[in-house]
Amino acid sequence: MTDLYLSLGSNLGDRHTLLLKAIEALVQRVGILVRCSSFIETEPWGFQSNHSFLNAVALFRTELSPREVLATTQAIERDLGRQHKSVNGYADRTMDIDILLYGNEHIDDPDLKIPHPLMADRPFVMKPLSEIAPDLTAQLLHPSSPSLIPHL
Ligand code: PH2
Ligand code: MG
Ligand code: MG
Repeated sequence: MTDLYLSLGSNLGDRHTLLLKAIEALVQRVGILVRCSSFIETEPWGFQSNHSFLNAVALFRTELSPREVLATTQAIERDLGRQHKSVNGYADRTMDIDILLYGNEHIDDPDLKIPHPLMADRPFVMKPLSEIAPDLTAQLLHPSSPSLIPHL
């Protein structure tokens, strides 16, 4: 079983229900839900939109490989009405599920990067993450301090 941190976000439709449905589907298809942050209201980051987000971060334990997690989270996004993958910049979406961390693994493939390269820059990730993993968040924000986590 591997610790898997996921970021969830929605800024279209019934955002609260969509987040609950995403978490329910992740429990069905990805693994055991260990912790989930509160759902926080956030302003669009990195693009202009009139639709604000509801964001959350959740910790799961999974038997799936990172690639299996990616395929499954993308299928759940589609099931929850995600129209298309953002290619040129960010766009409004019913559901976005991003892999933040998968155990100690580092992956640098074109379509899959773990740890998520932008996570420490994103308040909509770091704020909910700090609720469920404060030591991890401190380490990500202050990488020069002695590491509590061997791989970071
Ligand atoms: N996701 C993005 C880009 N910008 N801003 C907020 N507030 N929340 C998000 O989930 C989000 C974003 C890319 O996936
Ligand atoms: Mg995203
Ligand atoms: Mg995404």
